[in-house]
Amino acid sequence: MKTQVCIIGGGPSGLMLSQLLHLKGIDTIVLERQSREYVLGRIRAGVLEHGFAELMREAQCGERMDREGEIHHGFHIAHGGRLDRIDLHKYSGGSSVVVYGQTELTRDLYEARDRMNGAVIHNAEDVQPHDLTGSRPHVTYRKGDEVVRIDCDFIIGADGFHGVSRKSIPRDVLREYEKVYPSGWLGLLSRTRPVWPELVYARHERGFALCSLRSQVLSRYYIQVPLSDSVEDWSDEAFWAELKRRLPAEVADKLETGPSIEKSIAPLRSFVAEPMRYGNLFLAGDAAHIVPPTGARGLNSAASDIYYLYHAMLRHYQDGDSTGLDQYSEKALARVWKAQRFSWWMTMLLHTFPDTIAYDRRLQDTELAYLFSSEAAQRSLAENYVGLPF
Ligand code: RFL
Ligand code: PHB
Repeated sequence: MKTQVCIIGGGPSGLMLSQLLHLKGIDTIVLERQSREYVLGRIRAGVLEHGFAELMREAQCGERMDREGEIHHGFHIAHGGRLDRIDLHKYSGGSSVVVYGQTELTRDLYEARDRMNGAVIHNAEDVQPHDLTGSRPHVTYRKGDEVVRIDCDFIIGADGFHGVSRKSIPRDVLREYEKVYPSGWLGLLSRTRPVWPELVYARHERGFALCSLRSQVLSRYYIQVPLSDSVEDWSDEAFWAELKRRLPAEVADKLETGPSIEKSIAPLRSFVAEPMRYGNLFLAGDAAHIVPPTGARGLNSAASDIYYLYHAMLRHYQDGDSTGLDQYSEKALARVWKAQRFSWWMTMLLHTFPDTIAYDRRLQDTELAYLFSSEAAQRSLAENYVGLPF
C-alpha cells in the first residue's frame, strides 16, 4: 500500500490530523491497534480549551460539540471549607472552555473519517515504523497471518504513551524527562445530575477530589487514591462516602449518588520526550508528552501539536517549503513545556501526597490565599486553563 502520511494511533490526535489533511487533499492511512469499541470505551478528558474546539470546527467535526457541549466561563476551587470561583471569562479576555467528553469527540472524528471514506485500519498488530532517516520510510503491520507494508513520505507517531513510535527513536537521540507522583485518580462515571453547575476542584487533607460532568444527566467524579489501590478496592458506596468527605458541606449536601457506569484509576505522571521529530517520524500528543490531569491539559497539548504539524504539512505539500516541518519539534515543545509547568503547579497546589510535609501545606495555604486575593494571579491561572495561544 502507499500513502502520503501514515499515522500510527487512532486516538484523538491521529484522527484529527488525518481529517484535517484529508480536507486539503493529502492522503493518510491511520493504523490503530485496538478495535473502535475499545477506543470509544476509554473514559478520559472532559474539558476542551477554546483552541481545541476551533480545530474540531476546522476539521468539520464541531457540529455536535457545538450543539451538545457546555460552555463554561469559570470553575471552583474548594479549600479550607471555602468555595472560591475562578472567573475564566473575566480573566482570560472573554475566553471559556467547552465541556465535551473525549469519547464523544473521538466518535465524531471516526464518523467524519467514515463519511469521507478515510482509511482507518483497526486491530493492526505489530505496527512498526522503518527507515526513519532513509529515503524509503514505511510502516509494517500484521493482520492475522498477513504482514502489510505501507510506503509513505512521513510517519506520524500519535500512538499514546505506550505506543511503538517513540520507542523507535534511538536511545542516544531521545531525551526523556519524567516526574511520577505517588498517587492516582480514581474516576467514576454515573448517570446522575452534576452536583454543581461548574467544575469543582477540591483540596483536602484526605486527598484531592474533582467534580466534573459530561452533560446534565452524566457526571464524572475523581478522588485521589494511593497508587497501590485497585478499582476492586473501591465499592461505589465507599467512593461516594470518600468524595463527600472531601467536599465542602454546601456541595456535599447536594451530591446525587447512583451506580457507577465506569470506574478506573489513572496514575499521575509528567513526561516529555525530546526531540519530537526524528528523520521522517513526527511524534504528537501523548506519544511525546503527558501531564497529570489536574489542569485539563493533556488533550489540549495534543491539539497544538496537531495544529503545528497540519500547517507544516500543508506548506510542504502545497508550496514545497519544509521550514514548518524543520521547526516543528522546537515550536511544539515550547508550548508543551508551558502546559507541563501549569499542570505541575495545579497538581502540587491541590494534592496532599504522602511526602507532603507541614511546610508544603503552609505554602499551599499561602498560594491559595494569594491566588484569591490577587487579580494578577487569577489572570495567570485563567489564561493557562483556557489555553495559551498556539
Ligand atoms: P491516545 O488517546 O492515547 O491515543 C493513542 C492511540 O494509539 C493507539 N496505539 C497504537 N496503535 C497502533 N500501534 C501501536 N503500537 C499502538 N499503541 C497505541 C492506542 O490504542 C490509542 O487509541 O493519545 P492521543 O490521541 O495523543 O490523545 C491524548 C489524550 O487521550 C490525553 O492527553 C487526554 O485524555 C488527557 N486527559 C485530559 N486532557 C485534557 O485536555 N482535558 C481533560 O479534561 C483531561 N482529562 C485526561 C483526563 C486523561 C485521563 N487519563 C485516563 C489518563 C482525565 C483522565 C482520567
Ligand atoms: C474530566 O471531566 O474528566 C476532567 C475535567 C477536568 C480535569 C480533568 C478531568 O482537570
